[in-house]
Amino acid sequence: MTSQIEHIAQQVEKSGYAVVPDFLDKDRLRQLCRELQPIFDAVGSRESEKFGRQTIHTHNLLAKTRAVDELLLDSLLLGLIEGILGPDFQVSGVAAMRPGPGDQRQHLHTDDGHYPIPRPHPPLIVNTLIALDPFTLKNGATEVVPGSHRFKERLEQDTETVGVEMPAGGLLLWDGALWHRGGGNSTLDSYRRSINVNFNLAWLKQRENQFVGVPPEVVVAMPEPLQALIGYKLTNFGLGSVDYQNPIETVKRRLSERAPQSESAASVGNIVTDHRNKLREEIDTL
Ligand SMILES: O=C(O)CCC(=O)C(=O)O
Repeated sequence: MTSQIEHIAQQVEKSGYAVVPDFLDKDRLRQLCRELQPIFDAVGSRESEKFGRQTIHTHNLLAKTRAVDELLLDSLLLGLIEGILGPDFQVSGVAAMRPGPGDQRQHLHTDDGHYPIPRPHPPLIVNTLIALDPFTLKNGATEVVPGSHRFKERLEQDTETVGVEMPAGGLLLWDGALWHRGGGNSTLDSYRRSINVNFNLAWLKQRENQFVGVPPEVVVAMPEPLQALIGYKLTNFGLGSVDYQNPIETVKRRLSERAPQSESAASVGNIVTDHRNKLREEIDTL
């Protein structure tokens, strides 16, 4: 473990969160902003009586873009997650988040309530936000309750929080047990774009079902470490196997078995098109 990873892991253990302000260099930041622009353009908000105007996140990002594949395999990112969760972790969900002008803050919550394990407990989840815009108190910087990952009790919504400001390119990591919320955006014209990568222990169910969410054709074209990161691996002596094997083998086999069928589907399509063209020619000659 490098001293940077050790230091950040210790901060997360102590306070429940940490920031790496210079995680992305300028070129990677610019490239991610450019490639994710169509995704962010499609982000909207919704009104709810209870919570007011809330930003809507774009989930299942790996089915929608290849722009974040390399980012997910970043050695510092993975080193940090390993430093906190240990070696056997996986991606639990990948999303694009962009609170916009007028979006209100989220309710205070933790991310690991899916797992009915008494608190406090060792980390089950590390959640991350990679900032594509500066996070400021005005545009919706994440708000956290430092140290609350160790609290046993539920927190009231009016509990005092700290806004985590960071520059564009910064990385925020937090233990999934930490009480936090996305802040409100009180600006008139600033968006707070970020990529959210949620990791959990590989023997837990993922927040987003990667096996169904990411189409098989996309999965087989991914580099092996990314396949493993989204769950195509065997964990704890065979957990997640199909016929004793890594499930990626089943996906590959099924795709290869499907190929002749799609060829026959294509030939049916050709017959229909030929027939239609012939009819058109006959009509033209009438
Ligand atoms: O956007 C943020 O700052 C945090 C988002 C979050 O906590 C969530 O959506 O669960």
